[in-house]
Amino acid sequence: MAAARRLLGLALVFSVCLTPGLSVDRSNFKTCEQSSFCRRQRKLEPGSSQYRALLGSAKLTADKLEIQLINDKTQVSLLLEVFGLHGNMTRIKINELKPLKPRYEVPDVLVETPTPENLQVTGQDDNTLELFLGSHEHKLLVTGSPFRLDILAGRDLVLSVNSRGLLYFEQFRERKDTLSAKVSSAVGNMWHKVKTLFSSDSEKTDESTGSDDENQGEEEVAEEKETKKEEEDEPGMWDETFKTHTDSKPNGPSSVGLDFSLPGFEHVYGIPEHADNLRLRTTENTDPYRLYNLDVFQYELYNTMALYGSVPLLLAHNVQRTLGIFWFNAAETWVDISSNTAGKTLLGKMLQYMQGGDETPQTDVRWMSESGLIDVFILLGPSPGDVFKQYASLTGTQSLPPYFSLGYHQCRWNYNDEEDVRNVDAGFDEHNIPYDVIWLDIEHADGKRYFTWDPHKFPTPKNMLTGLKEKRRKMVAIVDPHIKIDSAYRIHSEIRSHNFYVKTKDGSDYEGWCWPGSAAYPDFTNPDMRAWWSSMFSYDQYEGSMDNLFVWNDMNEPSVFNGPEVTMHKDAVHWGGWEHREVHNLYGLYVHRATAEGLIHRSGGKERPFVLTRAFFAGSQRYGAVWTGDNAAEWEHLKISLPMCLSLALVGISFCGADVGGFFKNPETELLLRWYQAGAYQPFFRAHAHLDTPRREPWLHGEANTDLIREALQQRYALLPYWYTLFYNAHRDAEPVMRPLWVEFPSDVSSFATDDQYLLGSALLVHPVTESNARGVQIYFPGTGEVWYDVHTHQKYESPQRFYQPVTMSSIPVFQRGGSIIPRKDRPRRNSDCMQDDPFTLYVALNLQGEAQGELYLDDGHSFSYQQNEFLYRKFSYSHGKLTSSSLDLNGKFETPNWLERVVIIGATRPNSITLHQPGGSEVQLEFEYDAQTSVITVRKPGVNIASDFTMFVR
Ligand code: NBV
Repeated sequence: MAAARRLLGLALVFSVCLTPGLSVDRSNFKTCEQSSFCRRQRKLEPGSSQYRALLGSAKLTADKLEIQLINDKTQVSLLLEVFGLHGNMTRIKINELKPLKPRYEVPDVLVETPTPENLQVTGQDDNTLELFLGSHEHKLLVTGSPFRLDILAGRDLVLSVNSRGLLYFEQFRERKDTLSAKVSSAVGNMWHKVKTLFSSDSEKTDESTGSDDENQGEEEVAEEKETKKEEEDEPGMWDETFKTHTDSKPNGPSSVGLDFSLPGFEHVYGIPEHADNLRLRTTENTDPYRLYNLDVFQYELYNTMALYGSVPLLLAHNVQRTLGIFWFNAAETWVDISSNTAGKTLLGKMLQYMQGGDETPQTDVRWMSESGLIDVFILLGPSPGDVFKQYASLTGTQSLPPYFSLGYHQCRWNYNDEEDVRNVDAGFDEHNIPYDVIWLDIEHADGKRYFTWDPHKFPTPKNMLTGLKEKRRKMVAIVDPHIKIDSAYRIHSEIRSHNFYVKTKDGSDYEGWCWPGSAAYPDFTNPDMRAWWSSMFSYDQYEGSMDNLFVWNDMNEPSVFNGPEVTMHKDAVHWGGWEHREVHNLYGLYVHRATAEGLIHRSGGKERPFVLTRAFFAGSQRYGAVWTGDNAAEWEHLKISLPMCLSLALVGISFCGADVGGFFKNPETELLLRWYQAGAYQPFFRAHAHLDTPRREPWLHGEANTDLIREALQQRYALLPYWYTLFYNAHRDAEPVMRPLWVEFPSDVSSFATDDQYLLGSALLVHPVTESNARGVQIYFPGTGEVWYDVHTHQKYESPQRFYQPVTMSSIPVFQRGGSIIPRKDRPRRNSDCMQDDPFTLYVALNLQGEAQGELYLDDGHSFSYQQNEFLYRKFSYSHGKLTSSSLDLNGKFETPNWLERVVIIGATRPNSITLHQPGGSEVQLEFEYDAQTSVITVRKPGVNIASDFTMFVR
């Protein structure tokens, strides 16, 4: 009976689930044409800007330049602020000069107020103002009429703003036809008075002590304002209907938009999340890329539709430089990309060049957001690493994951009961397959009441968790943000009694339909709500939980089955009176944050959390891992997992993975195997499957295939020390773990669009097999004067080179870069924790100069004590037959029993002797073997503790 009810419920909720074949129902989601602000903005075509900068109004203070802008058509005045920021960045803000009410400014995403740098005016004429931006590397030119900004590096024009005249700003205005207009105008006036009263001294001084020129500017503005004209109303401005939903738009139209031109750039990346290639496409003949966190059922590939998460950071790269545009706005956003070289073949471009066409290649980017401010950070690089650091200085770096979370995760919707969990867990041991974490999906909770356990299926969660703990394994349980409306459910009644739910426009609790049936949505934008939510993860609150239980946040776009576009109504109201429209793309980040903080809190601040999220925004990297949602068991989905995670890595979110095997549908065995092999080399490594799919644990596919899966998993586990070191570098220095080739080889033009292979750190080149029936893969070895070694055969390849590598079902094409040293733990165990005390092997791959370098980061793997210097950060370097181990950070102190059991030197000539020398000790002779065929020396048992300094002489 209960099962029948469930089925009926599912059918009602997601009748679309039942349609055969996998393709998104596009009619559920808006096109740009159907999103009224996108339609309005796109109607404005490139041309001369309607805006003029009143240069006479310019005010230069220590850290910013302020200038008034005026729209010559509507006479509306805006205020432009330009900040020079420390570290080669600049911030451009445009707001209404005198808005009727405040516009939303994204809170909680920036890690700190960016450090300003002095701006300095260096020249001026009637129509131009010239300044140095902070350090004297970059100049800013402000052109008065038509208004535009140009940033120059030396004599090179790097970026222009509004050069295509697409600055768009819908000022708050009064609704013409209703009484509320008068009320809102009265409120507006009052707000201005209050603002003037409370404005800071510096603001007041600015207003009262302008120079003659400035006063003149103000007069000019005042005069022009009198003739201010209202823009004509258009359908969709004051309310907007999509399917059966009407957005009441109490504030009317308030969208903003701006264009950026990037001369010299043909390659742009970023702005995830889209199921598309790494290199962004031009959108002249399609919809713009959309950034609006949505639960897109059965998403399709290679298009610009929105998905679960949004990071409004775009990167541009060419041989000379990399730069970033961070559009700091959390409302629905569309991004148009155009290029003057799009569609031209290389030959076409060459012909144009030879015929004297001097058109510089250029990419143009246009951002359009439904509300908020224009607030944009320009990250001026110039190297890819500089851009990553600049962005991280604003939004933080990837949190350092607990070590276990880099192991393999076994998930499905659902492991049915405690016995099922026990059996699956035992299956791994029986088949000698390593794994770290088993996951429970929504069916584990009592009627989808998160923080509870189904009393029949999971009556003794602590016993279950203890069983896992004895094997040094963990569990992850799902906690979604939709809360069942049920007065007997404590979580619901407490949220209601605290008045923590999101409200409708009429002030009642916002209710929607989701997995538990009728559900309400905690307002995670409210800090008190977040603190309360965090406290729910304490062991005494979350009954049945233990310290080896971690969390998964799904459906946090938020997903509302009966809402517009399967999400929350835009006119729902959040803390502080802000509409959902303003905060939409932030909701998922806040859920993730409150959950991660809850796990930290339950341990008294000692333990690092692990939380997986589906929805995300800029800054989500600080709270844990992200996955690419509900993919399908199709080869193309396996393929797209690479660019999807690479795009996330470029915007700071390194801890990314895709459901191994594919969520929907049933993978053929070959696809499943290839997916394990690819997943073993992606940062977050979890197999997952839909409720309706047949079971697919690794040992269910015949012995030979089980062996292949085991082999892929063992490769993953052996490399965990390297993965962990890469994550430390991501955490410390904002280096992406998984990186596109161009990040390491910024002048290798032929790699700029590559996304079927990538680098892990700087040392491993991975080209997974993603085609069915593959006989081989086409590998590109990037760079010049580099060598690469096949990690399995040690075969050497020089770059640049394209090479066809034949493959068998056991092949995972991975190459170690000559010049690198990689630490590994080669003894197979049943999970990462069991490997804790195991010895290391160093893989030293020599470059053409016979040199190599590498790092190892080590700590307790789970706590925050690394922040109290309890860690080891070692450097290994090999040069002229001498391998040395030294500390990379003398502050780090960590005792470990780990020792060095082997050193493998690849690309070496036969030595006569190998000796080891430690400070204060004598030289010890070491045993070794040399394989002349592969040019590999294997040094046996150096035996030194990994924490100690040593020198090994290979003579
Ligand atoms: O909680 C059930 C699933 C989950 O397994 C999946 O990973 C999520 O992305 N969830 C979506 C809801 C239903 C999907 C049809």
